[in-house]
Amino acid sequence: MSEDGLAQRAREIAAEAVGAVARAAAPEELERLRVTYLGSRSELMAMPRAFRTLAGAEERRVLGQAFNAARTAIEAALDQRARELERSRLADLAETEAIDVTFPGIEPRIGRLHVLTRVQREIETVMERLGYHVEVGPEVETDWYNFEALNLPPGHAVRDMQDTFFFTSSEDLLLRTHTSPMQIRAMERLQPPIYVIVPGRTYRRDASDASHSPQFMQVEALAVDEGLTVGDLKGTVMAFAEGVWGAERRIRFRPNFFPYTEPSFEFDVSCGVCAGRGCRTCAGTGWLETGGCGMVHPNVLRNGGVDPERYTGFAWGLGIERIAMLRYGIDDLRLFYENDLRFLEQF
Ligand code: 2NM
Repeated sequence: MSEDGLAQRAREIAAEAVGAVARAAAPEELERLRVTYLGSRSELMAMPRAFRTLAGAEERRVLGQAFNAARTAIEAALDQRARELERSRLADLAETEAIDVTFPGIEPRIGRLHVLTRVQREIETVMERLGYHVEVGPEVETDWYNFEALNLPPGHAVRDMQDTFFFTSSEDLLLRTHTSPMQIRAMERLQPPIYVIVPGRTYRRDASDASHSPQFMQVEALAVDEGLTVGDLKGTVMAFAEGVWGAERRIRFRPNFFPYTEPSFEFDVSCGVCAGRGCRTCAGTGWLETGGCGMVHPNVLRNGGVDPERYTGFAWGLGIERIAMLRYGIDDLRLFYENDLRFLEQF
């Protein structure tokens, strides 16, 4: 090809390349065009070899200029198109991934402890301040720990098939009907002085209603030491009640019967709604039945491996649901176990 022909061809290639680059829609396409027009095997890059053989310096100069102009134009076009494509990519991103900082956030759901767990822990804390420590034990128990060791004779009401969940797989296994079996275990394992509090789930074959549930929660306290008397029992129940309900509330003890304590009492707390004057909550009596207590029966101490000649003990127990119901004005125990968040989120 002649000198003029080559220069002309370089200008044509540049024009064609610049057009193609301007139409390129993606960076990968630009890279392909760079190889096509400026790659080592491209027509343009082959030109210097062709015009090196041309005779005159003047011809080489003219051709060199045309070649350089073509190459510079293509490179400039590639750079410019690359910048345009990047700008439009960023503009698209700004559009599709825009964050509206004024948009309301998604509120995370914060978990909380169940209201019964909170009341349980509060009771534990009050008793821990009195020097008691928390013991927890199995919910599946044997007849010995749940009944026999607690001086509950065969034929006692709570031993009845009506009241107890027995396992069909074993005559000896049952779901504990109270947390007292753990107190026998504590006596077996520990040496007096023993000051323990046992919270936990308990089970009885009751139909659900506003004040019954087949699964409910108890907390019981046990003290075994030398020289403990009914005075210590009453003082402890009063200190406990003051810790949970405050000093304004009064306590009264009424004689009662439990097989595992002698003497036995029920204790009432003065009504917090009417300050003891009598209202609907306390059925006009001014008192709320709260729990049971007594001096641990010598047979029970013996069954726990404690010498009743040397040591005496007292115990008290109550239902956690009832405490929570009175505290929060809840009239139906089933609400604690239905897991309706509208109820549970109030606490
Ligand atoms: C109550 C009432 C009275 C009690 C007795 C014992 C044990 F194991 F020491 F004998 N634990 N809890 C007890 C006594 C529980 O709850 C209404």
